[in-house]
Parts: sequence; structure tokens; C-alpha cells
Amino acid sequence: MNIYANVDPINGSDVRTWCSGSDTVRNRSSRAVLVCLALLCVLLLTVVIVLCVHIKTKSTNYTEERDELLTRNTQLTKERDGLSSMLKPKLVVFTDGWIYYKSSLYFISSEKKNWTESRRYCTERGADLIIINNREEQGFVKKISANVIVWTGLTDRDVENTWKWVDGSTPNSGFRLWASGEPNSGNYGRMDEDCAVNHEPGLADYPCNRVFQWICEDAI
Ligand SMILES: *[C@@H]1O[C@H](CO)[C@@H](O)[C@H](O)[C@H]1NC(C)=O
Ligand SMILES: [Ca+2]
Repeated sequence: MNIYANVDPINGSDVRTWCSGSDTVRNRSSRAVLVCLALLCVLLLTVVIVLCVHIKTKSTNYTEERDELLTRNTQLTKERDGLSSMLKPKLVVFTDGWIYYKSSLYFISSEKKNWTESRRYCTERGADLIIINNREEQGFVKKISANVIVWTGLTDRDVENTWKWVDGSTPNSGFRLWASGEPNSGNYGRMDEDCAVNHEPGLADYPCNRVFQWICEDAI
């Protein structure tokens, strides 16, 4: 009886040992999982923090860079405005006879040629006969031509009485371009007058084969 009684508890304790052993294994593996999860959390948190710091630094850099560029831009704008206000009202006369004024280069000839040849002189130099766009330019022409008669880029050679500048545009009606009584081509039995000169009172049409000085303009 005692033997059996002893055996049973032993068997029972064996079973218990086996069971508790299994518990220990299960506890250990779930602890490992917990530790792993905790480590993962820490790792993720670290990654998030590192990224946050990185992005913050980057955006701070960009903000600084942008502010620097804006400051530089303001400086350059000021410099440019200063320079252009220094240059704008000025007239620059180059040694080859070309004159810079208000975004155009002008050349007044000393030779005299007919309209076609005058125009050819200009186009061969990347310019064309002058186009008088406004009153101010008209005043400038008056000054540089000293009221001598000069060919301009205005003609009605294509369609009689349809006056066009050499760039195909029609004259600006906002100021008085022609001298009084002009253009008068064909009046009083005169010969055809298809090309316009500028002289003291304003523009006048003349026969294109007449020879005059001329003004080239290169709008730059
Ligand atoms: C202009 O002058 C050139 C050279 O003298 C001449 O060959 C040409 O026929 C003239 N053109 C006109 C329209 O008079
Ligand atoms: Ca012009």
C-alpha cells in the first residue's frame, strides 16, 4: 500500500513537473515576444524621432535658404533699379555713330540714298528704318536729325494710301505724326509719293527714288 501510495504522488508530481515545465516554456516564449515587441516599439520610436529631427532640420535649412534668397533678390532688384534709373534718361553715343536711347539703337546717316538703299543699309546691320512710335521718340528724332530731312520706315508702297511701318504696323494715331497737309501723294498732278521723310514740321511723303539722309533703328 505504502509503495503504491508513494508511487502515485511521484507519478503525480512527475505529471505536475511536466505540466509546470510546459508552463515555464510558454511563459518564457511569451516574455520573449513581449521583449521583442518592446524592442520594436523602441526602435520605431527612435526611427520616428530621428525622422522628425531630420525633417525639422531640413525645413529650417530651407527656410533659412529661402530667406537668404529673398534678401539677395531684394538687394539685386534695388541695384538693378538704381542702375537702370542711372541709365534710362541717358543717351549713349557709341564711337561707330550709333546712339542708344530708351531701349533702341539709332543711326543717322551723313550720306544720302534713296529709300530702298537707305533701308538696305539698316537691314544689313540688323536694324531697319526708324519707326516713330510716340511723341517722345518724335522729339528724339527732331533732336538727332537737327531738322534735316531723313527717310523713315513709313511707306504706302504696298497699298496706296495705306501707310505702314516697315514692321507691318500702322501708325499710332495717339499723336500728330504728319506735317499739316501731308500725305499728299498724287495731289496737284505730282508724281507718286510712297515713302515718308521726317522734317521739322513732321512727316511728309516723297517719291521713294529721291535721295535723303536716313535714320536706322534697332529696337533691343
Ligand atoms: C535706288 O538706288 C539704287 C542705287 O543707286 C538704284 O539701283 C535703284 O534703282 C534705286 N531705287 C529706286 C526706287 O529709285
Ligand atoms: Ca521706334
